[in-house]
Amino acid sequence: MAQYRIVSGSVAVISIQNPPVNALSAAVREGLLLSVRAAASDPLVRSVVISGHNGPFCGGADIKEFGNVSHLESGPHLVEIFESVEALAKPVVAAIEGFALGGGLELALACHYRFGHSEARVGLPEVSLGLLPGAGGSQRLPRLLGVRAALDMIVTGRHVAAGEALKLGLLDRLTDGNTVDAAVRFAQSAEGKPLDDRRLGNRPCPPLENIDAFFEEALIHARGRARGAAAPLACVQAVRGAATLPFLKGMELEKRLMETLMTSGQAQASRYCFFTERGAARWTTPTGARWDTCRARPISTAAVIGLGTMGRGITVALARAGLSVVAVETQEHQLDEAQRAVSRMLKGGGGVSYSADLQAAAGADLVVEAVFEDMAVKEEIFKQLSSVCKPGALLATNTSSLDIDRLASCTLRPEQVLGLHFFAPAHVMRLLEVVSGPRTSPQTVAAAMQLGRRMGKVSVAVGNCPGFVGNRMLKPYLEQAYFLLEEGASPELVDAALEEFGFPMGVFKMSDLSGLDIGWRVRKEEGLTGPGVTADQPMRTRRGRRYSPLGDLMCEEGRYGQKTGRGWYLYDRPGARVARSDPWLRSFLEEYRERHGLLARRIDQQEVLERCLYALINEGFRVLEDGVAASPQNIDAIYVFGYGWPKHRGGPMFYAAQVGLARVLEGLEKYHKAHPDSPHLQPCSLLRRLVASGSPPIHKWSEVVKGHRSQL
Ligand code: 3H9
Repeated sequence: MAQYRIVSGSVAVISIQNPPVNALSAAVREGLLLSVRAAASDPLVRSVVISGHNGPFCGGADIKEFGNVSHLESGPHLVEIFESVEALAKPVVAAIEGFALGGGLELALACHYRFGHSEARVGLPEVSLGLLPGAGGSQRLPRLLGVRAALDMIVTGRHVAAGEALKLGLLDRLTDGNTVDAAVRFAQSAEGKPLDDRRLGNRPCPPLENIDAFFEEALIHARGRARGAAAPLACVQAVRGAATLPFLKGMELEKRLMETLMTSGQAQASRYCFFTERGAARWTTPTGARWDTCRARPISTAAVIGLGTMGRGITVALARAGLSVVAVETQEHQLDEAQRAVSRMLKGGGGVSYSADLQAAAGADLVVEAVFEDMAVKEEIFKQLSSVCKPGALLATNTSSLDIDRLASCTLRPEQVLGLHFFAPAHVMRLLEVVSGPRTSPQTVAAAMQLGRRMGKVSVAVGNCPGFVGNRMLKPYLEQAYFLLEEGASPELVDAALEEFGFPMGVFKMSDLSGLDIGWRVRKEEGLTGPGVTADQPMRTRRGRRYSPLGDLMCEEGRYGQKTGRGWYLYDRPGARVARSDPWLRSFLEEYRERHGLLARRIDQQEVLERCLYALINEGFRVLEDGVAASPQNIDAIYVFGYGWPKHRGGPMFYAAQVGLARVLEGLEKYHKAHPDSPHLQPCSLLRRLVASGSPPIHKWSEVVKGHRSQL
């Protein structure tokens, strides 16, 4: 767990051995402390190098231990070990290859010198686990870098590349060669030299002017980054402690703050997100195909068809993953414009060629069709692709809702057809829904999942149904938001409730950003609005259920959102981003309610949250029941990485478990009773069965779901 050997006669090399990331488990902590003591007491040892075994230095504390207090408390505590390292009377050099993250960087900060490989990266990402650097990092880093730079790293949790770390003074030296060898040579040269000034715990924090104003602003900034999240605020408080208190007092403050965070629901939720992100890669199908046994055919060339916003983003994402891409757009003027935009995004050519001819896709291993959402157009393209593309090439459609199976049936290779639902902007957003139809082969899913990983995406395998998982669950959420407007709420009230919950943007601001016309087009296609609806049909009912035409009426007024400068909010000009309340909308809603005999009532934030979120969660249970998602964890990964669900709340299904399934059920029953014409509020049978079986923890839900037909 910590190897100890003496090299060059006087250097003790301690290497942390706990693959794959050399996390600081109880056994590692034990080994590390014993090794440090051995180095201290051996008169032959004159200096020490600490490294990671076989590559990475250290990925920090063992996150798997966090949920288990007895694990966490067994073995020596990191603070104690790092104190012994710093206090050692012989120079200690950290030899950082790969990464030093969290507790790993805190260990390096306790060392007297830090040597890094030029491709290493360092960081204190605890904040994204709902924590703070709790083993001295919040106190030592500001003493080394100054408050400003340290606070930035601690509050954002970002990984810093070796070059930047050298400039910041976080690393003392870089090497392109063998880091341990270089560190050993350096350690020898430092033997016998004074160490007092190298101990960060001895140093004062570099002074900062206007300290109160600085930290006040930092708090406001941290609050804005992740609304309702406690960890960023605790990080600011801890760094303030570093700037204003002696080291040991600062360490006490860090400890107190860490204890509160460690046992919080937010840390539990964030930790859950860490594992759901990684768990999504372990997909399975009902035919028994699995992520670890199914071999994926390698993909090295791709074609993207259609170079609108999505197509351009997808081209960039594929090119950045190292694929050679041919981008196809049949409209010449669009092609020129797209070429310029893609080159700008890629900062150069980046392995992309362009063509106005679909034949250019003939040699590609994968084709991603990204034309606009029109089934007839897509069908025609798939027919052509089926004959143009080489045998074995995968044919993917980028769609947010259309039927994959229908597209597959236009081809002679339905087993090689799948959906790749990218989220805009496609080269930035982390989520990718990998949609398989009933005939998609496991090898096709495997290839797409592997490609998703290469693109740095959180890829989630889902089944084929209208809206797949994410958009299917979004529909009832949006619908409830519209109903709340009819009943007396304003877009500002609804958005404020959701933003306070932690979404970066409320539902109405979000729909202004993405464009109201998109949903309008879908509703027209579904026959819910537009010419197909006869005048004698009641306006607020469709197919026997409550319907709100508010979104349609807004579009009829030309209010498409940000792009037209007017939507649920008012913008200074088309394309502007700052939303302002619009008095027009208030009178529009008042007139609407009057016309339909609706009496506005007072609606509070709790109702907004419960109506919108419980409806979405209820649909999540239906998704599980229908076998469209393999697990609640997969649903949560989709919502956290694609829909802005706050990480510190784990995802909708985790949130439901945290609130209590019985309470969610009760809430849905209450609202369904009040709104019987809104079937999305009717509790689904899986939720009822889970409550009836005693609300088991989320990882046991699959036992209750069992028996349902999986669509995957
Ligand atoms: C901390 O340090 C607190 C202290 O301040 C104070 C304490 C008192 N522990 O991501 P990958 C697993 S908090 C346990 O696919 P990559 C991971 O689950 C910690 N397990 O690899 C996966 O397992 P599986 C602060 C961990 O190469 C496997 O390793 N540190 C840990 O793409 C491979 O992971 C962090 O927040 C861990 N610390 O990326 C760093 N880390 O195969 C968290 C990973 O069963 N880790 N695993 O799915 C990372 O950011 C990435 O894993 C890393 C490697 C960049 C290191």
